[in-house]
Amino acid sequence: MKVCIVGGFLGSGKTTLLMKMAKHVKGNAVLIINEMGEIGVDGATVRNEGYNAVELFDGCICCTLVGTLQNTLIQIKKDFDPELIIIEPTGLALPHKIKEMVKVSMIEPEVTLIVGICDAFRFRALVQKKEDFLRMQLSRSDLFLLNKIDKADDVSIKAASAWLESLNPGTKIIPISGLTGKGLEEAFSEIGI
Ligand SMILES: Nc1nc2c(ncn2[C@@H]2O[C@H](COP(=O)(O)OP(=O)(O)OP(=O)(O)O)[C@@H](O)[C@H]2O)c(=O)[nH]1
Ligand SMILES: [Mg+2]
Repeated sequence: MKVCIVGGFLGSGKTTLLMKMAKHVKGNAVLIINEMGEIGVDGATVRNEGYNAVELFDGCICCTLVGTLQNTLIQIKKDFDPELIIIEPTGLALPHKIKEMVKVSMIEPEVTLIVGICDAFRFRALVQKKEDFLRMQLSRSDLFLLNKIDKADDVSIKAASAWLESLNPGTKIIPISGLTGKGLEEAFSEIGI
């Protein structure tokens, strides 16, 4: 079993991508979605598409809901034993904290990886306001996906790509569009699904 943590800022395209991932593994995935508000918008969207999804509310799985996440992982393994568990933390979570927790959990996945999504379309605006946070959130990613290339201009894509390279030199950066599917084949092959 593989655990994939899809990290990235609010609105960067996490839910859109994880549905494509679930489709790619032909439904043999369970999604864990941590939502900020009380209304489970993402969870409902995902379930409407026919995928297995567990939603966790009222806290953040990288801090206050650590115990809940551990229990959820154990339950999913017991009930479904899926090929892939995909975790969508909130856009304000730190994915590396979740990775550490998954690694010491009882489910013992063969691989746990962080896929860091960067929104190429909103890159300049976001990095101006939130650079320190974004750096903290993305710097320990195992793979970068530079998303929304269908909408972003070349200057933005180049700037975002250079910024990601400086965060974690040598880490692969794959330009994608979660919406149109561009680049996803390469991304999935890199993730190993
Ligand atoms: N143009 C374009 N829009 C995208 C792409 N991926 C996602 N979006 C849009 O961006 C918005 C946010 O996408 P989500 O997948 O909900 O992003 P998220 O990271 O899950 O958002 P939160 O869970 O609210 O943090 C939606 O309107 C998507 O349709 C993409 O590749 N291209
Ligand atoms: Mg989402």
